Amino acid sequence: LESKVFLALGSNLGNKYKNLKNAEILLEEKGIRILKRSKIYITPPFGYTEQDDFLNECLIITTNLSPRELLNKIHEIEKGLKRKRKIHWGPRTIDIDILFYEDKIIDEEDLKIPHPGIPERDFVLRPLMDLDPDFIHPILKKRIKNLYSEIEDKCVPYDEHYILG
Ligand code: PH2
Ligand code: MG
Ligand code: MG
Repeated sequence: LESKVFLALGSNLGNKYKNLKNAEILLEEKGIRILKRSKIYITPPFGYTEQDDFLNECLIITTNLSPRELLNKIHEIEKGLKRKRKIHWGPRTIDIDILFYEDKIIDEEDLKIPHPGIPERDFVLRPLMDLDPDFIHPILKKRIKNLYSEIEDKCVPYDEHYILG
């Protein structure tokens, strides 16, 4: 049985748009089906602010992989796109985070689902508004649209038409 999963993708190094697109291609090559894509947003860096703006998007995917298997595949894709882990929260060619996995709650050292950063991150909540504003956060028991209404949104939609062709 396929599970519905929300992913967050972000890039702020190199060709950010291409990095997102290549990550999508690699996900599909590994048998992960993309059901729905949010818009892409230009977002100011959160946390460690001495770095370039990000491009962020979220995806709804379906998969037979367990959360742990999915995390392993994500790590392979991040390695394939030459991500180097240097500064914590620092610049990266690609970051892929599991936000929600159905309504599962997982609290392990290296795998926390729902992703703990969701309620404070405009660059996640804004794209989630494109995908499913009524989705209920399984721990907070609040809808995406309610979480979104509680934060300041600095995301700027990225017009993909300028870079096509
Ligand atoms: N990811 C981080 C830290 N800061 N800021 C933005 N705007 N977008 C991100 O994806 C992001 C961040 C850690 O993963
Ligand atoms: Mg992240
Ligand atoms: Mg990550």
